[in-house]
Amino acid sequence: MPDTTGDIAASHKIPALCGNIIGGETYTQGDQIPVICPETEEVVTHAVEADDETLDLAIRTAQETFEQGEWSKASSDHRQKVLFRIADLIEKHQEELAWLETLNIGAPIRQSETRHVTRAVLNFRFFAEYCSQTSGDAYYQQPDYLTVVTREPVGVAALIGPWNAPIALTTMKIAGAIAFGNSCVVKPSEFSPLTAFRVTQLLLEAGLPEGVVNLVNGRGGSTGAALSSHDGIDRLSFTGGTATGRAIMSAAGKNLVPVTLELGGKSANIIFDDADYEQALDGSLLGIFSNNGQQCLAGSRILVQRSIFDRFVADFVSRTNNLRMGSSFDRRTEIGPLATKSHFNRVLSFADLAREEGCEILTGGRAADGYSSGYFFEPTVAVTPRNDLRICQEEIFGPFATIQVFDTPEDAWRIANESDFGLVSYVWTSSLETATTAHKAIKAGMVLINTPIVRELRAPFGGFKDSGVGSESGASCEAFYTEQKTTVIPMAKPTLPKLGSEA
Ligand code: TXE
Repeated sequence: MPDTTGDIAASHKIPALCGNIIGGETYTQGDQIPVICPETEEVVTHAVEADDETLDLAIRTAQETFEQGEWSKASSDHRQKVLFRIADLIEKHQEELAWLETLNIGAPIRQSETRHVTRAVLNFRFFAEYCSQTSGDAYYQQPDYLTVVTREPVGVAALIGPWNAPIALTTMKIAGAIAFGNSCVVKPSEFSPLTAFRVTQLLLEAGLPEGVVNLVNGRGGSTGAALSSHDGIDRLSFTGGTATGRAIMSAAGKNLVPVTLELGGKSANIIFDDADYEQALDGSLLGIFSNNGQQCLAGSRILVQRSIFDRFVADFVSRTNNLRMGSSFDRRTEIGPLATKSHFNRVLSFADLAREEGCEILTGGRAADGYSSGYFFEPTVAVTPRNDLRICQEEIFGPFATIQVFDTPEDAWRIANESDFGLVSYVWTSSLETATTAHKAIKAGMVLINTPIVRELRAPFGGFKDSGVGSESGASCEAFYTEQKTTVIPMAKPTLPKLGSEA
């Protein structure tokens, strides 16, 4: 049994129950959903499912808080101060939050610390700075009129988070929504409620008024569906799978609620023979095996130019076999367990599919040996003969790389684009011409040249095609979480026709 109670764990506590936090109060009535540690398979606590009545209360509280105005009408200087305090408090609790995240989803602790929680801190700092820099527009082309355009917060944002990087992705939504004065109702995944619960407590401790952020727990098909179709919400932001995204958009569409959807990916990671070979190898391994492969932006379809194909595949497999798999609570661990049992079974089923489809599994493709508990899946590399196979088209969302050969740049662009997804793409080359062509040829929301993912919060992150609707960044969130209002003021008394004045 992996040891989850080492030095880090000793000083931290698992919440006895993750209740629903509404208007600053914690509600504990309702069905309890077990929260399972993917490493020990033990139930570590429970989350309380919000039924319709609790959800209504959360939405009503968010609406009333918004109308009351303590936050929605506060100066941006004040909001900035609170957002900075939140960031500082999350940073102070970095170790605890990283530990909770690892306990809940199995991400290696170093990644929880240096990527997930660090990103949560950055999200609040970024929006603290951004919200103080916003401005409106003025038009005065019509000589007698001044037209000003201002932005107002929209009201209540429903924020539905995923289980693969809960604290990093859900805090992006919270920070983006509240920075502009909105209230929100946050629903974490039923599989990963721990950090959202703790962060909501920290938001209150940092001085965010009660009722600005309300937390509801629950399963997707019940609480999630009820939240998406509720007529009390004004915006909906979701990160998760494409099928769920479709259902959510259609539910929200009935109330004309605008949505942003950050969905799945099957991103091409293209290695040309003129690339810096070691960098490309390191970057490709990071691209597919970080966060146990459970990331939408994984470079899961690796395309390698023919002249270096055999060498690259051999080196990639050898490095994959060397990955340090083990307890995610050990700082040296590079690969931990998958987040849930059902997801483990799903990833495993792709290994069978790969064999059926005639792919060669060079390593992995099965449950890892030597663990008495935990959803440990061996890091997997499969060489695939064609791109139209399901193994190359469906998002596996695990430590599972597919590798294909290509000849010319045109082949690479064609294969990269033969996908219903279009989230990101990675290109490794030393040719400026290839790099600039890639930037134009690849249909994806983000093209990374000679680097693994770098998330610049000022730039939009969002997918083309089935990878999403809308994007997240400072400007995108400002546009999404605010309404524009145009006000027209005559600068001199306008001469009006006098209707009805003539006999
Ligand atoms: O996530 P879901 P699932 C992909 C990945 C994964 C697949 C399925 O390929 O294997 O999606 O994952 C809530 N109305 N990604 O099914 O269902 C749910 O409670 C409202 C990509 O486990 O998308 C949770 O809070 N909400 C990804 C959230 O949706 C609903 C991250 C996400 O769960 C709902 C995760 C409904 N009808 C999975 N049904 C990424 N883009 O990073 C579920 N939910």
